[in-house]
Amino acid sequence: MEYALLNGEIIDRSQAKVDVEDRGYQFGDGVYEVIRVYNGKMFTLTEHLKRFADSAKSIGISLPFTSLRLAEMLEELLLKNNLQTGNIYMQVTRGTAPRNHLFPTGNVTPTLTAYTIKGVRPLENLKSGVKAILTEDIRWLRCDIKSLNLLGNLLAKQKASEQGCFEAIQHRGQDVTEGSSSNIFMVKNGTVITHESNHLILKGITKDVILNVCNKNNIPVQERTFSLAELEEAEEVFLSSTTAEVMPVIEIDGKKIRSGIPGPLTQKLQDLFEKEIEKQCGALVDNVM
Ligand code: DCS
Repeated sequence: MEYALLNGEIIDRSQAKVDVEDRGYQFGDGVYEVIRVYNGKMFTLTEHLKRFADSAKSIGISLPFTSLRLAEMLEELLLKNNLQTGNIYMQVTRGTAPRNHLFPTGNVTPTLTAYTIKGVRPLENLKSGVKAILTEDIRWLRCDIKSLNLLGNLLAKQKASEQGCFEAIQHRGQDVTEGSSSNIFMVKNGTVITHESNHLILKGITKDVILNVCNKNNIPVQERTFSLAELEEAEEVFLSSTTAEVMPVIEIDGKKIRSGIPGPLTQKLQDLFEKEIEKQCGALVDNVM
């Protein structure tokens, strides 16, 4: 049997149901996290729990559990579902109340759910790199909140997929922001450059791990806005996310990045990133679910 977490209880996943008037369902009124699991262990769990609490707080949802209690429940869920390699998806909504744009008053408790998804590491793509398209960033101006409202992201990702690409790199006018479900990095004169963490992008946890390993290994980094013109001239391009890790981009809008193979600095960062995973989750030997 598969299990899911619903409001503090781990139950049969097929019984984990929410009401048609749940505000997450009706308004996308909630926030979420995706946590990677390697060797049955959650990677950067503390950081994900903190971002979850911060996102919830920023829209005025108070989490019904402490981070410590949530960590315990996720651990139990992992064990029950016997997940080795995959993801935990967790979300909280403002709860169930008669449909009204205004926040419900009174005793409405948030709906918190989590479940597990088996999934191996994308080793092929990590090795060969992926293609991307460029698309205007049409999302709202609080992309720092990991909100359930993902329509802008979905439209961008779908467009990429329809063009045989893995990701859509979004830009606001001439300024590159981030992928539809990833952060974007470019290398210029040996310096790793990525958008500063502000309201226009999600502060990726993978991004932070990468910036930390750069600092520890004397790889120069800049967190700043860069333009489409700079991206076009980039020596290397990669994207980062919980599921995609450090993913080389080898082609954008049909144009190859330099020789069209993953760059050396990207590969070095992949190695350093794997070491960070191994520190927390143990050796990455078998890619089993
Ligand atoms: N930017 C956006 C818009 C994202 O959706 C994500 C991750 C990131 C950046 C990278 O953040 P992390 O490094 O913290 O993962 N999106 C998650 C998702 O929806 N699926 O997988 C990861």
